[in-house]
Amino acid sequence: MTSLASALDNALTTATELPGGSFSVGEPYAVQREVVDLRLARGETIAGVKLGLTSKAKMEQMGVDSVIWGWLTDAMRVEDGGVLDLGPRIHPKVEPEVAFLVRAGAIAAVAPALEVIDSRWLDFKFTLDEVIADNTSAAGFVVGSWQPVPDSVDRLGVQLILDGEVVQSGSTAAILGDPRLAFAEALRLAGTLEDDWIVLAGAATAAVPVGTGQTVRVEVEGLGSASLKASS
Ligand code: 0L1
Ligand code: MG
Repeated sequence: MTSLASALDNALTTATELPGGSFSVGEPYAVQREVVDLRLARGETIAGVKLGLTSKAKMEQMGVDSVIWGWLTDAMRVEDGGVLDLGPRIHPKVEPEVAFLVRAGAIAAVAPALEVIDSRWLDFKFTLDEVIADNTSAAGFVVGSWQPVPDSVDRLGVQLILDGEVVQSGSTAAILGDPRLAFAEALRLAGTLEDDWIVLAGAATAAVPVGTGQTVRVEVEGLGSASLKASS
């Protein structure tokens, strides 16, 4: 076990931050797997994978030109309309996404989704390797009702609504030009996608911080909505 993996796991379980630059990362995806294995050892199971940095804006912000990916576990899932417990989180943000359901290595259904990101790095400041090691800031997700896959999902309007007010709006085009390309990337990067896994394709807008008592909803044109309520 690398010292970074155990430090990141400690940051996760105690909701405390690690200063960026305090560890040499080595092979970031190997550290990420160690971090996830620690979660599995506590009884969590893999629920799927997520893509990160799928929008041009986020890639430019990090100075990269390729996506990153991480693991989702069952413990990260919040039921649609359910409660996100802020207690074990540090400085959570939410972002509107599209989720795919996997069957036979292909897309079986699509749904609107929210991702909760919560970097274990101080002030959400990290290098690319540091955020990969930190399981790409994965901290939670909500998936709305599964829908049959429409002919195209590449130009759907997306709104992120906080306490009834639209705080971000965009389009699924921001997700690699077409969220189905994110699914193909997830398959390539993970090597295999198992039946019933969820693939979070990436954010359609910037993420926004979420605090106690706030209700967050995503609406994706033609696909419906998904929501959570944050509570401490
Ligand atoms: O899901 C994401 O795109 C987040 C990737 C990591 C960068 C961040 O925490 O903002
Ligand atoms: Mg995301």
